[in-house]
Amino acid sequence: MADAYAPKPQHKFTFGLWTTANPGRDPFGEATRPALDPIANIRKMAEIGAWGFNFHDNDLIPFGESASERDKIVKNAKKAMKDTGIVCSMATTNLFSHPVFKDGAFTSNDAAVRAFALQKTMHAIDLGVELGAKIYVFWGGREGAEVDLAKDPIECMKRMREAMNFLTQYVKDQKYDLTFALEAKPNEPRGDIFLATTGNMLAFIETLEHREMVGVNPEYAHETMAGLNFTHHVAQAIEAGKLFHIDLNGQKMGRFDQDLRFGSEDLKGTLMLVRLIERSGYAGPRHFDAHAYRTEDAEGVWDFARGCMRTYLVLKEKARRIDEDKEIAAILKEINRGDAKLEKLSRSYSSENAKKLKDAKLDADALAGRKLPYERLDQLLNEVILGVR
Ligand code: DIG
Ligand code: MN
Ligand code: MN
Repeated sequence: MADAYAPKPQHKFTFGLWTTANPGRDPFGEATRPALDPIANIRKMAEIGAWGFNFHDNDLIPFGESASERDKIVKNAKKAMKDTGIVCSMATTNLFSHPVFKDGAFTSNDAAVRAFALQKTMHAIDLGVELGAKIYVFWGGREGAEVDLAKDPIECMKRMREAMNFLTQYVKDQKYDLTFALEAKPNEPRGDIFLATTGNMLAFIETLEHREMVGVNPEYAHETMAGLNFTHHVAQAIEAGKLFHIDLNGQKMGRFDQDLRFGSEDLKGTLMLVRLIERSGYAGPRHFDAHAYRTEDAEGVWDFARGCMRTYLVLKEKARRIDEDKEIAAILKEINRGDAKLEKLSRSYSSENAKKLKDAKLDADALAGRKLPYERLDQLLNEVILGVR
């Protein structure tokens, strides 16, 4: 019988080359897995059912590689895509590994470093577009500080804006069909990273010249490590029409950025996220920006990747069960109390509506006494998760 939770291209699951090629190195230990050739990586992702792959420029083309070598690698990547049908769903720039970016890229205090970051990003955009990417992510891993006196936070906002305005204009000049997705993170590798949450990014986007080209790429682990509710951040991005991409993974609250397998922590929160994404009509990639445990061997990496996709599909089924459960529906109906007359008054301002609202007879004690059966509701949700409903 066909496996109901087998990934298919229409699910739009994607992985970054750096995720499945993560060698298990961490700040306290060397690699535990051999290097994975990027072309073999692309082919394996297709084999396990991923729809797309994405990459940082240097995940595919080593830093400083010759133009002829670059072209050879691109040709091999295109062949792998043609042979397997896998697409390039997103591209991004590595503006954090090379020491030149040790104090930031676009927010560096050194104008020559900022210029180098723009130069590197334009070449990386060209490369991503050449492979068919329609989304370009910016994660400012080094855009921050340990010594606040060293980096003027207002000046750094201006530098970020200057870079985004320059690069969106570059994309327009090149007539590329490309949108930008900005990814927030509160800290690590910098002591503090500027534009720390998706909320910061949404506000920043509104100050840009070509804000219509720019959205967000929220990451589950990044809001969660800051102790925030990731689903609420994604909801705000969706409501603003700015969810251009999403990085899915698992994370324990209050820890360093663990980038764990999707659904490996906080199943209830992850289920509410999948339900939000699926009900919202978001049509973009479901990107797993995560990696296998350091203890995993090369083969186990693909258990990690399969697990991300399978868990998403199981939770998508659980979300459907929630929305088909009659008792849950009845409670949700009971607690969402409308009032046509009052809503008409508060929906749009007029001096007449204001006067009527000010004079309205509203009994606070009676309103306070209205029943909210959240214990029962959450128990029903738990029972869907536990598989007894
Ligand atoms: C880390 O969460 C960042 C980098 O891996 C990359 O720039 C981005 C891509 O989604 N996520
Ligand atoms: Mn992360
Ligand atoms: Mn990410």
